[in-house]
Amino acid sequence: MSILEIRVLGDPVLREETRLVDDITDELRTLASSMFETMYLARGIGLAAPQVGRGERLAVIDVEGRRFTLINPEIVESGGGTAKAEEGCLSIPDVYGDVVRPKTVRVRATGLDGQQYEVEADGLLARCFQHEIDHLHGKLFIDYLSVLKRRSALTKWGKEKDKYPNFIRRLPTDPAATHEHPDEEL
Ligand code: K2U
Ligand code: ZN
Repeated sequence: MSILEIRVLGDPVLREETRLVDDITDELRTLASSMFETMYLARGIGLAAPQVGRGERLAVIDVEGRRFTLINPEIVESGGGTAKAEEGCLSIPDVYGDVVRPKTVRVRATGLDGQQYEVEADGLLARCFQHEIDHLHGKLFIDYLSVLKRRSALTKWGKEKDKYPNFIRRLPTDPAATHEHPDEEL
C-alpha cells in the first residue's frame, strides 16, 4: 500500500471515460487499498481512480465507517426528489459549490471478491456514490454549477492551481508536516 499522488483540475485524465475492469488482479487490489490510504490521508470520504491518474472504472468510499470498493459501478435507480448540498473535490482543493442531486440512489457494482452487489443509499452516502461515479465518466461537481458560480469557482481555482505543478497534488506524509508531534529527541 502506498500514498498516491492526486491529480488536480487541468489534468486531462479527470475528463476521460474509464475502462471497464475485466478481471480483478492483485495489482487492482493493491491499487484499491492505496486509494483508501490516500483518501484517508486527504481527509476524503471518496476517491476515484482517475484522481490518482488511473483509467480503471474503480472508486473507493468510506462514509461514516461504511466502506465500499466500487468496481464497474452504475446507478441503476435514483429518486426521492432532489437535495442541494455544498460539495468539494480532492482534485479541486479549496473550491466549493452547491450541487443539486437526487436524494436516493441504488448502485450496482462488483466488489474485490468478484461478486456483484447492489446497495441503496440516501443522505451523504448517496451523494458520495454520485460524486465518485461521475468521476468515472469524466464529470466533476463544478459541471453542475450555474455559469456564474462556475466562473467564480474557476477564478478561485486560477489562483490556487500554481501550487500544483504538472497538476499533481502531493499529500504531506512527513510527520512534522502534518503538525503531529514526532517523538521528541530522546
Ligand atoms: O471524490 C472526491 O474528490 C472526494 C469528495 C467526495 C465527496 C464530495 C462531496 C460530497 C460527498 C463526497 C470529497 O472531497 S471528500 C471531502 C468531504 C468530506 C466530508 C464530507 C464531504 C466531502
Ligand atoms: Zn471529487
